[in-house]
Amino acid sequence: MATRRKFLRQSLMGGAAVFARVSGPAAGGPIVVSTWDFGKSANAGAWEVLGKGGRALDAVEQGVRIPEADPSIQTIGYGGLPDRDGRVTLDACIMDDRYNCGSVMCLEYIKHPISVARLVMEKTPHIILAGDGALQFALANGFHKENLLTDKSKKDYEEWLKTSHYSPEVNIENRLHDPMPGGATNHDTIGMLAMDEQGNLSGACTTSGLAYKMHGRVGDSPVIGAGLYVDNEVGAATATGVGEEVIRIVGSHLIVELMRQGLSPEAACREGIGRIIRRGPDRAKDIQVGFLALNKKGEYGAYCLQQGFTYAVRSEKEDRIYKGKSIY
Ligand code: SD4
Repeated sequence: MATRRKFLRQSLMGGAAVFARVSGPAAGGPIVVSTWDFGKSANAGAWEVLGKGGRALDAVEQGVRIPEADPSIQTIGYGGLPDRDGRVTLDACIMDDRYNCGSVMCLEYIKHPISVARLVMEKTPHIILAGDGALQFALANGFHKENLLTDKSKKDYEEWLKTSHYSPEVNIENRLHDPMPGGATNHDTIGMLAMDEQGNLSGACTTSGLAYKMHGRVGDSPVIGAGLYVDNEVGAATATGVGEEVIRIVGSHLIVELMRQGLSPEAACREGIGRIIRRGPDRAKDIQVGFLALNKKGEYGAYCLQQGFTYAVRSEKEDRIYKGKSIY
């Protein structure tokens, strides 16, 4: 018994030593990266926290709330395009530097699903709340019910109803000049990864999912390991694009594990995209998936299937948008 206790004590101390080693101050200062062009204004929101020495977790929540509240972004939060029944259903998740995570799926009427996901993480013994349960929880915690379907998204939906043509294949950025009926594009989730001054990582991911999806459909974005994963020992990754393909390979977790084996963020994302192609070459041809990753050294990288994926970076050194390299 005494030996077992000693072993346990030593193991715990060993664990603490490992943790101490991985959580030193960020060598290159804080950094935040996020998907797509609108990531730039989201990064600015996150930077208000990071620049003052705040926690990465607070930064990612504050950052992604910006596109969630922007009605001109029809793929996230308020103003998001509805499902095929005309309902705006939102997916979001958040993960901190201590393997705590929270997620909401198919949440209606709440403008900031990311903040509900954070409360699921902090106030419940669970990780995921879905549908009515997620809404009930949000209302019980002071969130207000709002109509999220803007006039523009309603108009686009009504236009779409004329054909009801649904094909995730149009989710492909280099066909943006040939958008869906109603002039809308059916993609663009925000995934955001941040490292704070302490060298700790967190991430957030939020979306209205694929436009005109079946009611109840949930994509990769709120699925921990698929749309987002954070391992404070190694790095973090997030995804955008056709969620079904990301879930199939548990994309973000895969990328973090590849970085653990020594791959750079870009090489890890490239391998993730390669795996999507190998698992379904026919499916991969006509869709978009983009991965974005950040490691503990503050290095970042991305890769996507088709041209057109962009990501935004903000640090003490830069504030800009990059084009992701693509396989096709
Ligand atoms: C989903 N991954 O619901 C999301 C949509 C998206 O770029 O990111 N589109 O499958």
